Amino acid sequence: MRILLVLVAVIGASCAGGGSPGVLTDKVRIFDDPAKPEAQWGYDPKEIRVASGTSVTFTNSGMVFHTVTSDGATRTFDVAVNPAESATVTFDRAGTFAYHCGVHPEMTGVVHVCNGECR
Ligand SMILES: [Cu+2]
Repeated sequence: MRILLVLVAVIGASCAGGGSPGVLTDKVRIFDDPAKPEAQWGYDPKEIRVASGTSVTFTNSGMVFHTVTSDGATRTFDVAVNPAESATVTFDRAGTFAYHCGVHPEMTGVVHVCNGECR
């Protein structure tokens, strides 16, 4: 489990450096499909960018419980989202924040927080 989480963090970091700043939105849909492998579940858009101070809304459109949990030891954020419910996370600090689902570690996403408005 611990090794898997570390790998997820590394993959997230490499994507962030590719010059792909993500979709400009403050809404992320969490999706799953119990008929498909968990590797095909996730967050849509998978990678977003927001201005600092933005509250991002994560809505669970799936069938099962998920979390939005920041990667790494500090756990900057960790929210639970039941099916048909939403949770918000406010991003005050500029930077790149990779996250995953605490229940299904193959579900990953990234929030890029711009220093002020995104350009
Ligand atoms: Cu999950």
